[in-house]
Amino acid sequence: MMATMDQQALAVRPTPRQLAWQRLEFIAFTHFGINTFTDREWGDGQEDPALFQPTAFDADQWAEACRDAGMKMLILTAKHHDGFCLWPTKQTDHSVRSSPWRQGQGDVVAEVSAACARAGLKFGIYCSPWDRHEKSYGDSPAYNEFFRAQLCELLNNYGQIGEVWFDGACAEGPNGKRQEYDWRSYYELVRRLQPEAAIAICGPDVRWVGNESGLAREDEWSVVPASATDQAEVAANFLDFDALGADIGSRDKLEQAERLIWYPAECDVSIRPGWFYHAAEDLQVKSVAHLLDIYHRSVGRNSLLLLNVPPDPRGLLHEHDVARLRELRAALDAMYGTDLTRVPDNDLNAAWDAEGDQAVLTVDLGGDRTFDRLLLQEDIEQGQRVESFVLEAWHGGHWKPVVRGGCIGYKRLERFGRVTARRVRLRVEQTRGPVRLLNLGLFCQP
Ligand code: FUL
Repeated sequence: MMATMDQQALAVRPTPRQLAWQRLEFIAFTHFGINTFTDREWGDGQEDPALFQPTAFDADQWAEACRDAGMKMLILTAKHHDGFCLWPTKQTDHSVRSSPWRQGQGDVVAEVSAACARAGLKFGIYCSPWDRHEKSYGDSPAYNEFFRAQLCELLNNYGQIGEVWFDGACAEGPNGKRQEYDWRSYYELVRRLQPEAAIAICGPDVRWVGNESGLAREDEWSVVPASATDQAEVAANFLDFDALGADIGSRDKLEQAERLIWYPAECDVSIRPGWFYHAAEDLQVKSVAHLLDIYHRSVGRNSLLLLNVPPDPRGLLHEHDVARLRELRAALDAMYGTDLTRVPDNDLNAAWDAEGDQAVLTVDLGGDRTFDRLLLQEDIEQGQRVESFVLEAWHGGHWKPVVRGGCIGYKRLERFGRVTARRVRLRVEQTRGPVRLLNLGLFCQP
């Protein structure tokens, strides 16, 4: 029985699209739109487009700040729930075309996409299906067509799209009827026009981690149960997916499952209390310590960190946010700049194998070294295997446990009190198959 579960779990692998997405590790969200000018989080769709008037819009400033922070993609809110479009869509007048910004000739999506390309960032889009402005909303077939036409514009005209972020918010339209989104047709469109784009949250490639605090579970599995029969079906049933469950991928969960899929988690969080910019929150930009904690509990827990940095009404990232991003990068570089295991004859960057369920890897650090951070990476092209491990240090003639952990996946980071030792070993206590590690690193924060 156990063996069957292990074999099934081992057979589940990421698609090339999911693999490329996972390797981005740390990406940016930019909530920008009419709410930036009304000081709100959710617009009602009645806003005058004339309010949209950034005074010093500079997408290069956004992209460069994100690149310098080590982020690899930027996702822009091309349309939020209020329905105001940041590109000159042909489907409605409720867009930058009706604003005084650049005499109605501006296109935020085009400028951000170009700035991302210049900065070497991938570009992603958030296009809210919930649209509180559009009259056809609630007339399900008509609105689905409207929404697909908007998606077509975004997917056809702005270069390569790395991620399409679908929020699930849904309501009644002016006709008093609840809009039924035709998810399957949206996915078909994305696949056809941007085959490499990961479809996230309400989508088949990437799941929501289940909170907006940027925190993954202690053990965040990418192999999870699915009840439906194909990937598109699973996605169409994403509302049934237990995104909020405390445990969604343990051995117990998998043993009850009919079918397993690769469905990795993304952690979204804002650098400020709100998703949109509010001057009143200028002094509430998260501290470096808080952001580091989030980083360890997202990137360091087999997830992607999607950190929102909202541009202000000038059309710039605020100085405080830019400074904080820079400080975060400096702190991460200082912490993870020097891998103490990178000594001659110990090149652990190369994949290594260990057989059995008590795989042990012993590392000689070449001399006494002090460390307080452990980095582990599995070769997830081979699936996710390790269920629990312990790091031990040779001390006073014994192996003493330093830190224990559960699953690893793409990346696991562990923080612990400083330890000084010359020899350490990683003991994998439980695994679903032969261990395939890509990386083991030891670090010391300054
Ligand atoms: C939510 C939205 O309602 C928020 O305004 C924000 O865009 C967040 C990322 O997703 O569901």
